[in-house]
Amino acid sequence: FDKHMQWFREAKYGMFIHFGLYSQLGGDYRGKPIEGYAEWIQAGADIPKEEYAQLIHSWNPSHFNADQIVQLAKDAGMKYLVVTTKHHEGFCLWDSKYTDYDIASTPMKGRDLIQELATACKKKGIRFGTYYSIIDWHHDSQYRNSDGKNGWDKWGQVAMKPDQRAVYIQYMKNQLKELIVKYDTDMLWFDGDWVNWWDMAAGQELYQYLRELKPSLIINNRVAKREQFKRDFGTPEQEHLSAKVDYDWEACYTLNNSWGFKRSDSAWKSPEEVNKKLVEINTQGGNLLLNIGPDGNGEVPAISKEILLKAAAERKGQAK
Ligand code: FUL
Repeated sequence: FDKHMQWFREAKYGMFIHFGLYSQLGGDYRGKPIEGYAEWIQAGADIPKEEYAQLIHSWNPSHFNADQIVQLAKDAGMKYLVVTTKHHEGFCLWDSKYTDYDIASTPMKGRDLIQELATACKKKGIRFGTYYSIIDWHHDSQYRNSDGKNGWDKWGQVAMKPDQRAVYIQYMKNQLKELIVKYDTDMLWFDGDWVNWWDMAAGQELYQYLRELKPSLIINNRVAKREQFKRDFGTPEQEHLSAKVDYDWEACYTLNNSWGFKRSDSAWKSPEEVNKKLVEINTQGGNLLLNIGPDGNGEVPAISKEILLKAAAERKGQAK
């Protein structure tokens, strides 16, 4: 009955890509490295929404090369790819009919990175997945809690204007439909389910909506409340299960500490560490989704490429 999970079970290894306006900052704000994930810098450096939104005017990652990235995934032995189409910052990497806070308002106008990746994946036989954040720091429906400093939790608990909730859910549905209809995404990878205005009922309803739009779509458990909702697969983050379980799962890890490109983060995993994780995860029936963060020019850091390719070469060597 869950035939749609077949390719995922066989895939074992995929590439995660975190890319957005934040990639331009590389984890620095006003010349200083900011603690925490680079894709969280709007929260971490407490940047006002209007100021942050100005980044769309200088965002120009003209070196972004979908073919090369997908080829890298292939050469690394990966079978699928999941890209952040909209992270918590709310910026959309595709030309969306439903917002101007998207690639069409940047100097990259005319290009659509989600289209480019989707096309490259089709061409090279890599399954195409799309990450979509439920939290949206830019959308009018959501606002910062006003009780003092906005550390990660405060931002993570970004509040919802009650009368805007239905409006925002419709916005999500419209955009998700675009991802399905325009780019034929194979997988929807949600995130941000922890906010208190998002509940199981809303998640289940969204799941049904998407499943009807595309019956073969694979959807992660963060579409609802991840702890209770195991379908279609569980998503342990920067950790993995050490025993077999009765549901599908995928552990996501990043190559250093940050998901988005962070200049000051040099805690790179070695190719040996990558392979150790891959084996441990696959042995227990899970997939590994391993992340790269292209820089502000759209370039994959050379060291990331090196680690992925060396890991693949080592596995090949061992197999002989
Ligand atoms: C988390 C997010 O908050 C991080 O920024 C990252 O996207 C990770 C994969 O999921 O929940």
